[in-house]
Formats: sequence, C-alpha cells, structure tokens
Amino acid sequence: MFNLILFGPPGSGKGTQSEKLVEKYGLIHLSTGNLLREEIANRTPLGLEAKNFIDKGQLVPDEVVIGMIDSCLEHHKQASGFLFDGFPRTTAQAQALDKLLALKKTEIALVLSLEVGEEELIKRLLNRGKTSGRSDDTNETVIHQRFTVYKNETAPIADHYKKLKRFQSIKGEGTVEEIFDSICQAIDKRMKATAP
Ligand code: B4P
Repeated sequence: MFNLILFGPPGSGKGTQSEKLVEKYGLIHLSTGNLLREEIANRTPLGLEAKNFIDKGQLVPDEVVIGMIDSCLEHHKQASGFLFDGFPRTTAQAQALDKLLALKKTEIALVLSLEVGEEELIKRLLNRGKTSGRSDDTNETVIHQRFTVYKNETAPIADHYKKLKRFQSIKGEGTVEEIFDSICQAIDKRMKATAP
C-alpha cells in the first residue's frame, strides 16, 4: 500500500492536485473537506453541525472527522493506497490516523507540503469564492481565521512526519502542471525506495 498525505494551508492546491494524482496513481482520494460538504449538501445532522464550524473558519471536532475517515477506510479494504487531502489537521487526528493504519498493517509513506505565500492564498480563495458559493471562501475575516487555525493547530503536526523522515516541501506557486510534475517526481522517488 502507498499512503500519501497532501499537506498545506487553505488554498494551497491540495484539492486541485489530488484530483490529478488519484487519476495517475489509482489511489483512493479521502478529502475531509469534500466529505463534510457532501454532508452539508444532504442536510444530515452531521452536516448541520459541521456547517457551524466551517462558516466560522474553525475546524470541525476531531471525533467527527476521525469517524468519517475510519468508515471510509473500512469501505475500501482492497485499496492499493490512499491520498489524504486536508486530513490530518490536528495532533489528535494524526495520532488517530497512525493507529487506524497500523491496524491495517500499513503506514504513511510520504507527506508532501505545498508551500504558498499568504497573499497568493487569499487571492486564490477569494477568487474561488466568487464561483463556488463556498461560504468560507467569500469573507476575508473567515479566511484569516482559517490561516490562524492552520498555524496554531495544523502546521505543528509537520514535526511528527519530519521526525519519521517522511516529510517533503513542494513549491506550491506556479502553474498547476508545474506543481503536479514536482509532486509526481517526489512520489515516484519514494515509490522506488519503498518497492519490495
Ligand atoms: P478543505 O476543503 O480541506 O479546504 P481548503 O484547505 O480550503 O482547500 P484546498 O487547499 O484543497 O483548495 P485548493 O488549494 O485546491 O477544508 C474546508 C473546511 O472544512 C476547513 O476550513 C474546516 O472547517 C473543514 N475541515 C476539512 N477537513 C477537516 C479536518 N480534517 N478537521 C477539521 N475540519 C476540517 O484550491 C484553492 C483555489 O486555488 C481553487 O480555486 C483552485 O482552482 C486554485 N488553485 C489551485 N492551484 C492553483 C495554482 N497553481 N495557481 C493558481 N490557482 C490555483
């Protein structure tokens, strides 16, 4: 199994690159953001709870997202690998993911962190907000709140993967294709190194 985490601040290109990566490598795409937005669109109790947090630029409680990931892993027992997009976002989520993967006798092979400056991030998110209707992308105060949450709660978990020597930074500014090429090079190198 080859399990990859795409890491980076809101708007860094995780979702954009994930779509191309799952097509090329045949991994199962697990985006907690997409899963939560589906729950919201279907007006489920979980979705209604999540919307309150997302609209304010806050993280949805750990137990909710960990439960979602757990059931997705159960649904895809035969997968050749997973691409985690936007998960884990807290230390508790990273620890839970390690445990869930250990139960499956597998682990994270690589964490790729998309590095993008804040000015560019704001531009991208506001731009997406114009067409997507995403409530968390239209208000600049909410966008700044998401960056604060990222710095305080998400960025620190990079250290966990750096210690394991599974962490690599990728320049996340440039064209989508240029960034995709850099990501593919990093994945191919790691796949070769972990091949039986
Ligand atoms: P996510 O859906 O994960 O949202 P995101 O981080 O904003 O998206 P992403 O980074 O994938 O967007 P992309 O850059 O591809 O989360 C939304 C919310 O859900 C969170 O704030 C939180 O409340 C909740 N949530 C999700 N996961 C959670 C978890 N694990 N725990 C708790 N809460 C959780 O795209 C951005 C824009 O940039 C797009 O318009 C794209 O077209 C553009 N773009 C991409 N690459 C570009 C490039 N190279 N050049 C120019 N534009 C580019």
